[in-house]
Amino acid sequence: MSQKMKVERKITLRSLVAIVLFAMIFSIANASAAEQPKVKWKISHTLNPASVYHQAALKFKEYVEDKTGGNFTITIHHSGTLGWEREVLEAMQLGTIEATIPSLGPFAVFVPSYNVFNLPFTFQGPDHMLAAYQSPVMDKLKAAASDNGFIVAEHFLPTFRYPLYKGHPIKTPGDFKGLKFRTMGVPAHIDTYKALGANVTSMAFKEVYGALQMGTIDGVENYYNNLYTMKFQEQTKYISNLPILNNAAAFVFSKIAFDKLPENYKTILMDGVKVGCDYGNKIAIAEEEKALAAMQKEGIVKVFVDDFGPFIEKSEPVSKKYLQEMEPWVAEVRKEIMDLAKK
Ligand code: EAX
Repeated sequence: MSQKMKVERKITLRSLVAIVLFAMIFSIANASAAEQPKVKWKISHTLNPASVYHQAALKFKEYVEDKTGGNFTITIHHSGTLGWEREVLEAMQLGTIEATIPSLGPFAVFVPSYNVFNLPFTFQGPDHMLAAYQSPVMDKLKAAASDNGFIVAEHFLPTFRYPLYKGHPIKTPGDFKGLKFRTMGVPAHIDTYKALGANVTSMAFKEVYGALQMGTIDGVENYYNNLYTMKFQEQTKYISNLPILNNAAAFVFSKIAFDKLPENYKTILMDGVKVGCDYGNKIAIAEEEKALAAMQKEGIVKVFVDDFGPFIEKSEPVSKKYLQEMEPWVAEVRKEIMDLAKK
């Protein structure tokens, strides 16, 4: 073989190796682009950046962006800038907003079986709530949500909605008389407060402070942390330790948006939600006591009720009515949830 031929052969070999290597690198890059396409999602919620919702959403975002090398980005829209809970849930059914953290109150307007969360005195305390949120019983509700265009990734927030108000202290159901409470406009909540003897009106959360100030309402109900971060203590006087309604939330995805994603992204999102919810649950429990103490320091008087019996008795017909109106399996779910408290 001549010297020239040897050189040519070397060159051909080298270029062949280069071509093969290039092709390999290209196909790896291509494969990972296929597995990790660029996706941009919006997540909407109605509370401010100090809220548990927001802190949980941040953990979720961090996890997803980290696991996808920044290919899946999530923008958090807080304080209802994309709309109030119902408007956002409607947009999710169309797929124009991909994710949200709704209170299960308004969520039940879209998925009526979720009213099991909106019936009075269903839950005994945070441990009971967490046991329920993480129980397989929830799969039946998640299936109902999916039929309505929502993927419920996880329920969280083991807190009650307590009444914070001015006027006179509420120690017995009769004391609700003459006081007007704002609710979220959820029929089961309205009926509960009416059954207890209160006057009820509904408005968006952002209007509550002004309405308390103007005196168009006497009270509001929510978990301590939310009441405190909204500064409602500035316009009220009393808080009763009445665990009337549950205050669960959930990470919810638009089914249209979720179904479009590759499987690996679906897994990362679900894992990210777990991280967000675990964090949210942990801080929510710790924040409750702190928020109550802070409100008391600002002059709120805690009205201590030790027997919830009369309140349960007065509001139980509301639960009966709703359970009768819903499909029979929902009453089963409520029973299973209530039984979890005994375990
Ligand atoms: O979901 O409106 C309310 O009282 C809710 O607690 C708030 O929107 C967070």
